[in-house]
Amino acid sequence: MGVLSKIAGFFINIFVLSWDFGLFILNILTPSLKPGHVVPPNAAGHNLTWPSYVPPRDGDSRSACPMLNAMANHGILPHDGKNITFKDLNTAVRHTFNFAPSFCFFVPKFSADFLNRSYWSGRFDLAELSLHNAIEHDASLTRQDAAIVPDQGKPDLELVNTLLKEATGEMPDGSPLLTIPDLSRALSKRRVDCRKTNDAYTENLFHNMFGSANSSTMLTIFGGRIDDLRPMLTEERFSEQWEPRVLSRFGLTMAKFNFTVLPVERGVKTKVAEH
Ligand code: HEM
Ligand SMILES: *[C@@H]1O[C@H](CO)[C@@H](O)[C@H](O)[C@H]1NC(C)=O
Ligand SMILES: *[C@@H]1O[C@H](CO)[C@@H](O)[C@H](O)[C@H]1NC(C)=O
Ligand SMILES: *[C@@H]1O[C@H](CO)[C@@H](O)[C@H](O)[C@H]1NC(C)=O
Ligand SMILES: *[C@@H]1O[C@H](CO)[C@@H](O)[C@H](O)[C@H]1NC(C)=O
Ligand SMILES: CC(=O)N[C@H]1CO[C@H](CO)[C@@H](O)[C@@H]1O
Repeated sequence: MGVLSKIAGFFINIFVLSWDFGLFILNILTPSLKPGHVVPPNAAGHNLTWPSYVPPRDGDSRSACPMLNAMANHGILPHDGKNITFKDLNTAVRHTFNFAPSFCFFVPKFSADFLNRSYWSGRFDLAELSLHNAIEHDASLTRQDAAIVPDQGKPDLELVNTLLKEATGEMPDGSPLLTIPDLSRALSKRRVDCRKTNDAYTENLFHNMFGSANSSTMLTIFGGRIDDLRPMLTEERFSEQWEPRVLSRFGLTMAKFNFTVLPVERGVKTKVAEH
């Protein structure tokens, strides 16, 4: 069983990466979606109208991921955050955030694997995704380290405000914009701080890369727009009339995403070295 599932996993990865690369090429060859029309018909958020926001109640399950929590807060995932299928997570992330189907399969499959469940038939609660050092890691931008604050389901408002203040860019209309160097700087400060203050601190290349990847969605899917990131990170709520800023017809591929993640992570390395 172990060997068979390893072999299967290997072929699934090859398949997903080829599929992703195919979508990357198709995105280049096909016209982009029009602003205002990114979320497909019949999906929540179509025509820039999101289901209403209800803050989490006692007993609701929430994760270390602001964006997944926001989907539950708006009822796009079950509001109690419980008993969700990995397949539904795939579809919800694809419709809501315009990630490519390859990506939307890859991450829930990765999550099913670390929870020892079947992607095809398994279910999970949001809080289970916060398993330490699976995806959840130290030195996040919106959560204190798990050793310090075990409940990873709520944002730390002080950390969020510090992050939002890092923005040095500007939209043509003057509203603030988070840039690649801003994000690198914020991540490196967190890594330096956490290493000093958390005795249980761990970091490795894998989590650094994924930390940068997780955060880089703020630059791609959110286009760095602080006006949209503020409600998302403080209340885990979609701003009025929000839509994904990625207009590619087949969604944001892992291949394309890497072009944002790598410069962010390279920037962090230089900054950490300077400290
Ligand atoms: C597809 C399923 C997804 C899963 C299983 C997932 C899971 C997670 C987890 C466990 C974390 C915590 C990592 C940490 O310790 O910092 C996280 C963080 C994050 N995720 Fe997700 N996520 C998913 C989708 C998304 C999507 C679609 C977006 C954006 C549109 C997103 C944006 C983020 C951001 C910005 C963070 C960093 C928060 C921080 O640094 O505090 N995630 N995600
Ligand atoms: C889209 O939303 C606008 C108002 O936000 C509304 O006037 C319009 O009828 C909606 N269109 C469709 C097709 O639902
Ligand atoms: C989860 O949902 C399935 C299908 O709706 C249901 O059969 C099962 O009892 C639920 N489990 C829990 C713990 O609520
Ligand atoms: C999954 O199984 C592995 C190997 O049996 C075990 O080490 C790990 O703790 C399990 N993970 C979970 C979340 O149960
Ligand atoms: C993107 O980068 C990650 C981490 O370096 C790598 O594991 C993955 O294979 C890359 N994906 C693609 C589609 O290039
Ligand atoms: C949205 C995003 O980039 N999520 C990534 C967060 O980190 C995990 C692993 O640590 C990746 O599997 C996800 O792709």
